[in-house]
Amino acid sequence: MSGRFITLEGGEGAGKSSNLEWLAEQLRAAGKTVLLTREPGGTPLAESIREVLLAPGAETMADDTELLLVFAARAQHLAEKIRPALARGEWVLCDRFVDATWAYQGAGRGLDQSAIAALEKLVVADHQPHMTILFDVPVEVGMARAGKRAALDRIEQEDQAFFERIRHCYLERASEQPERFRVLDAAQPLEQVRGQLEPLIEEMLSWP
Ligand code: Z5A
Repeated sequence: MSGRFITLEGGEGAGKSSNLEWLAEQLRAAGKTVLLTREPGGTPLAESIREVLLAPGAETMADDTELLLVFAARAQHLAEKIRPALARGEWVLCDRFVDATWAYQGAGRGLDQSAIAALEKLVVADHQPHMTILFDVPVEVGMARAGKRAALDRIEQEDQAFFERIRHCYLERASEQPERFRVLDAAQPLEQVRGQLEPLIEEMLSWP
């Protein structure tokens, strides 16, 4: 792939969405063609899968169903949007990607890691991000921010222990893969979070 693939990750209310457009503007100002997208979703079909995944329904969704739907949406997203954009040489900024599956379905739900690894190999293959920015925030801070929303989706309704496992998993992955992850203190005010993003933008712009 000749483009660049950057993902934003974090728990609930970490501030990914609040910084995505701003980050894109900085890169566009530097002359990059930027595609903003998100997971689950990013294409009409994948967005339909997102609705199924997040809607609180009468029927309890089995954990394996959740895992397969997440990867089904990702397969579509990669085929229709991410891979073509990277092949055109664009910069793809994606709100969540496969690290979210390790965190939510792996650590949160406690699903078998070998199943996630097999699906990752099948669906993602070598399309791993060039950089993953982890917006790290204490769970209670993120939940308080997210709790201000009118209604919580199916996954947001989980308890604090679920989100603590997710945070721990993200931080563990970041320490295991320091070449790819950059960790921000996302509990700081927005302006200071953007201040932490500035050196990362410089780093991206220095890529050959
Ligand atoms: N999911 C999964 O289970 N498996 C997967 O593989 C994938 C996803 C890819 C949808 O993701 C759900 O899908 C998600 C994981 C699951 N689970 N849930 N629930 P999403 O990214 O669309 O939804 P989200 O993570 O719930 O988004 P979020 O809670 O909105 O987080 P955010 O985008 O990081 O936060 P935000 O919208 O930018 O900010 C939240 C609020 O905080 C908002 O009012 C802001 O104004 C405020 N905010 C933001 N930054 C600050 C600072 N610095 N100070 C004060 N207030 C702030």
